[in-house]
Amino acid sequence: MALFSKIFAKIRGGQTSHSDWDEIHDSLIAADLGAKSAGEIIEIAKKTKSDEISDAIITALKNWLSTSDRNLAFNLDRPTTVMIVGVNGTGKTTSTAKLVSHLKGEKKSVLLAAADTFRAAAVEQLQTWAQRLNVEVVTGPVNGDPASVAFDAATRAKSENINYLIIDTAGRLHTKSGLMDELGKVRRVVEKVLPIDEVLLVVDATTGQNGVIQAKVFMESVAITGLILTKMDGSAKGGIALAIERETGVPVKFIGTGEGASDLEPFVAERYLNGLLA
Ligand SMILES: Nc1nc2c(ncn2[C@@H]2O[C@H](COP(=O)(O)OP(=O)(O)OP(=O)(O)O)[C@@H](O)[C@H]2O)c(=O)[nH]1
Ligand SMILES: [Mg+2]
Repeated sequence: MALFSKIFAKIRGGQTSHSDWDEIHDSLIAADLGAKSAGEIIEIAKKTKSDEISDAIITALKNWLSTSDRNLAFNLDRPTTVMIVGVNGTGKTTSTAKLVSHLKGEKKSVLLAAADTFRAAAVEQLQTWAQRLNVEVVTGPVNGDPASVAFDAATRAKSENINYLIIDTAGRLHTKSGLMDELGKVRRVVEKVLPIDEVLLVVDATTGQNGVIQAKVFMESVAITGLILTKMDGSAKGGIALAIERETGVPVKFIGTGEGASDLEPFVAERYLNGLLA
């Protein structure tokens, strides 16, 4: 990404002209930092002595990142429950598979719930991953009640004392209130058996600022505990992580960097900032 290194170089080059500032502003917008943060960075840069600009900007960036815990929840005494939510096609099912791979690497047992009952293909996609990763998946009838699949899975996870239950849900437009309410129902029904520990919102990093809007709307319907930012291997500029965290305070917990089960990395704030600044 190295977004800021170019900017620092430009500023250090001496007189920063009007068009230089415009160019810097445009590159911040193009990196998906968002208009508000881009404007503020320019303000900071303009009012700070040139040899202190990089420190001032780094301080601002650090302050905008979420201070919440980025580790995935884990309970020693009962199954840890994770709901995967998001708009259509962001990478929920793939991220579910990636989480399985990550958790199996930590020697944790995992059970899956195929709570996307809208399409037979969605259940099959999860089953294919489950076979490949050697975990069980609880399914229900196509067009059945997703909450009932999640409930059955939670009951089983509890009785078999599985470490993690991951519930893959159907993609839904954040603008459809009926579908958003359904997520609340899945949550309430599971909570008759087990508390929900994590609700991870999967955001496609290539959708830019729309990701911020998605995060805000999902937050209103279900209490989001973290984000998975997918497709960071593509053309995504990465500023979106900062934009979402600043606007919502919700921490990015993982980033997706490809289509394979191992293409998942924990989000490490220092590494991310170094990537922007390096
Ligand atoms: N390059 C890249 N592709 C990804 C990543 N994550 C998911 N994909 C791809 O994105 C497409 C959609 O992924 P799914 O996991 O099916 O998305 P979903 O959110 O479950 O989709 P719906 O259930 O239909 O809403 C697939 O082609 C995935 O391989 C990623 O991190 N990088
Ligand atoms: Mg899916």
